Amino acid sequence: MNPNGLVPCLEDDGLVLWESNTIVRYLARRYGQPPFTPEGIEVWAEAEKWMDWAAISFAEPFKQLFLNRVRRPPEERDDAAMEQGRQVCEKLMRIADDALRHRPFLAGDTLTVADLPLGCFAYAWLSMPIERPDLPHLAAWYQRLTERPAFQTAVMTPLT
Ligand SMILES: N[C@@H](CCC(=O)N[C@@H](CS)C(=O)NCC(=O)O)C(=O)O
Repeated sequence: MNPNGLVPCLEDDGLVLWESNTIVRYLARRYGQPPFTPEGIEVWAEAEKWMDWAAISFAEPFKQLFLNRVRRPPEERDDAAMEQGRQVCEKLMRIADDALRHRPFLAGDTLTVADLPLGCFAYAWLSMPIERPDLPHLAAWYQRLTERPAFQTAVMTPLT
């Protein structure tokens, strides 16, 4: 169903969607409720900023880190690409940590669609055996996510 041959891909009542953040936005608008789906143009923009940032800035260095630290067999790993990915992810996570200094969730006081893409990356980033800085605000935000049964079931699956 996805001409790119990638997951995720959603079919919902005849509608076929790919691109993970598009799927998140669709599910939120179709089935979600405030405050999970933010009310107001400004809050939506704030939420989408973090979603786009996760997909555009975070995904590629994370992929290099993940492939070369977890997914590939040791003999096929590229240590330099892994280290470069690790350093960029660290720099970006510091930005998220700073944003969470004065707010419990990325777009404000409540969990919204903003938190889902980075939340998925954060689970893997925090679970990998890598060097990481101490980021207390990010850690507190992540702790809040892990208290949610849906996050435990859908996101906290074994890394492979
Ligand atoms: N920009 C796409 C990226 C999709 C993507 O790269 N999917 C990966 C998994 S995260 C995939 O299907 N890789 C092939 C595989 O794992 O076999 C999205 O956000 O949906």
